[in-house]
Amino acid sequence: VRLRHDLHYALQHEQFELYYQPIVDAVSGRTRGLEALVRWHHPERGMISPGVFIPLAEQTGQIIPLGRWVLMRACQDAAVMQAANMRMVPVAVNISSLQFRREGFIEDVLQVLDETKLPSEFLELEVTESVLLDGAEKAIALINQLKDIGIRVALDDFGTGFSSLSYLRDLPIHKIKLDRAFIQDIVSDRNNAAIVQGVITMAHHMGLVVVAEGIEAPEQQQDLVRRCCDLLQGFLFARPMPRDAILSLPDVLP
Ligand code: G
Ligand code: G
Ligand code: MN
Ligand code: NA
Repeated sequence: VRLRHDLHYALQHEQFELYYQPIVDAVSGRTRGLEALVRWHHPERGMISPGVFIPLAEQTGQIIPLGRWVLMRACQDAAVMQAANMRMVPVAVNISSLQFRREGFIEDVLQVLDETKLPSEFLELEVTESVLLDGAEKAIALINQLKDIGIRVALDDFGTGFSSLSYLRDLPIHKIKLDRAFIQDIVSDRNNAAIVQGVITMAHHMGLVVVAEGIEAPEQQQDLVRRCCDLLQGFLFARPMPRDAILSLPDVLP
């Protein structure tokens, strides 16, 4: 109850911050994208994980203003990166299903792009399978609208939800992000390895890009390179960090 109230206050008092985690080319390790991850600096409790407050914000409906703030800040930061002559890569923003399916979402996105003057190719959106909860048609239409604007959509946490292959067939997405639950034991667990290989092969046949999340060890990278995974994300390469730390990464300097 307390946190709920604090969340409302936090939005008005700039207690949120966006961190960015590099997404890298599997073979070269070169940065190819950034994922924006929200952080809450609570005045008394310190840093609170989005794993805790995002579900709460979804329950209270505060995910709508919070989600809008995240989208705006990510595009502002991306525009700053572009102005700083950084080697530009797309910034991926996590979109809650509630926010995604809400009336006016596309208009919000267009307004943020217009206000920040960020070219749409530098914004990506990450959604989960729960965007399909009240029917695939609406999700398909929304993703197609985003595609028309020039914004690519990734299917996040792939394999952990109520994954149905027919959804994968019908959704006009650009990439899938393999959840780190499959990556953790990829070197030692043959079943995990088989699932990962199957998903990568299938996705490539569908023209999709595959990202593996939660890479912590060089052995995992080697394994995924061998399986032709395109992109990797994880502590092995970089932790999420503030915008200005991204700007001084040697890999993205002009
Ligand atoms: O950064 P971290 O690993 O603690 O994130 C935990 C969870 O919170 C992840 O599932 C991530 O997708 C989610 N998350 C992080 N930032 C955002 C955000 O800005 N919006 C939404 N909807 N989810 C986010
Ligand atoms: O659900 P989503 O994929 O958006 O969540 C991304 C979350 O994964 C972020 O909160 C980020 O902090 C976390 N993360 C990123 N890389 C690693 C990693 O190598 N290991 C672990 N355990 N978590 C990671
Ligand atoms: Mn994500
Ligand atoms: Na994920």
